[in-house]
Amino acid sequence: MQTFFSEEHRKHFPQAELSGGQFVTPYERPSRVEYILRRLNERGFDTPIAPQTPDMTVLRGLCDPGYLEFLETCWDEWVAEGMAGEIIAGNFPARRMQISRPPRNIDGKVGYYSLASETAITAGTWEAALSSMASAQAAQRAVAAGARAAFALCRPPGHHATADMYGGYCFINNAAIVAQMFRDQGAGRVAVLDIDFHHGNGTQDIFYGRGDVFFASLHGAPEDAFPYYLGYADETGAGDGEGANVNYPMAPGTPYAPWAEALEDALARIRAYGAEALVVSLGVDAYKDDPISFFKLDSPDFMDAGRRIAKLGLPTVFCMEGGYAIEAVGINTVNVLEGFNG
Ligand code: SP5
Ligand code: ZN
Repeated sequence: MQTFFSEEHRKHFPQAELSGGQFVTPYERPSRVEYILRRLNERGFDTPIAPQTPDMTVLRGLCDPGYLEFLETCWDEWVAEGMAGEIIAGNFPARRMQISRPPRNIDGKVGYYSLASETAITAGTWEAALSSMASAQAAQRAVAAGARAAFALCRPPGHHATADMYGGYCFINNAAIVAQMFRDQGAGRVAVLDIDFHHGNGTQDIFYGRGDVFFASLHGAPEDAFPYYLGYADETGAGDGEGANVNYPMAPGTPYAPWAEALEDALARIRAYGAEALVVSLGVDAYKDDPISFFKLDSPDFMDAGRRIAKLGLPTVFCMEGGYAIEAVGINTVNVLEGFNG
């Protein structure tokens, strides 16, 4: 399986994440990919290929124009306004406030276009996010050209990003971009399977009203886990998308057996749906020692999960999402891929 990866991810490295009332070094940090790259190499995977320049057409088709303009210009506006630090959201349009009127003021715009305050933006964030999307696009093209599967080593990750909001360490929804590309190239039905510990709220939101992209997510229950306000089991899709969304919220301490049962159910649903291509939002933060998550999967479980996913027999693009137990992130990620390869 070929890996696609861009060194440009380094341009996104905020110094600060607001966590528990303190500024800490972000959990989502550049060194995460070093561990994954090292493990890929150790296990005999081909040298990663750097992607071509990003294709902006799919992105523009999927996202709010104001949001993309914001991502491109926010750093310069922030600096011009005299702000001394990194961009951190501090205000949000909450219940019964105006959600369709982006303010002019940069501090107002930051909150308008974000869904959480833990994710800081710096000078290189936009370029890094585009390079991450470019890796996903290159992986999609490889699979469209006939590869059984490809791995997009995306950083920053994408599944929390909606068409008009960043947050949860995500700016551009890479998995959604890949799903849309499969559709644009003629696949009638596409599925996104999200096994990151956190609910893929962005992907769900983007496809919620559509019947042509099925979304399934296994995650920490919203009562207990970020992103808190989406991911319940009764969110089944709307309009044309009714029945094309399935959530498997699970409680703190969930071990592999019930998680694997949810995975099997999700895979059966995807099979019954008749997907012609599969996108996997590959987070490995369901790992027992993940510092910000609460499932209890062990490293060999990730290999078993990969084996099960392979049984669908679909052309598959893996997009890297979360995973913050730094010394195990390489093993766990590559275990999924090796399990899939069989
Ligand atoms: C892609 C992805 O996995 N995003 C996750 C975003 C999680 N954001 C909330 C982080 C909360 C961290 N709380 C730290 C508590 C440490 N004890
Ligand atoms: Zn996650």
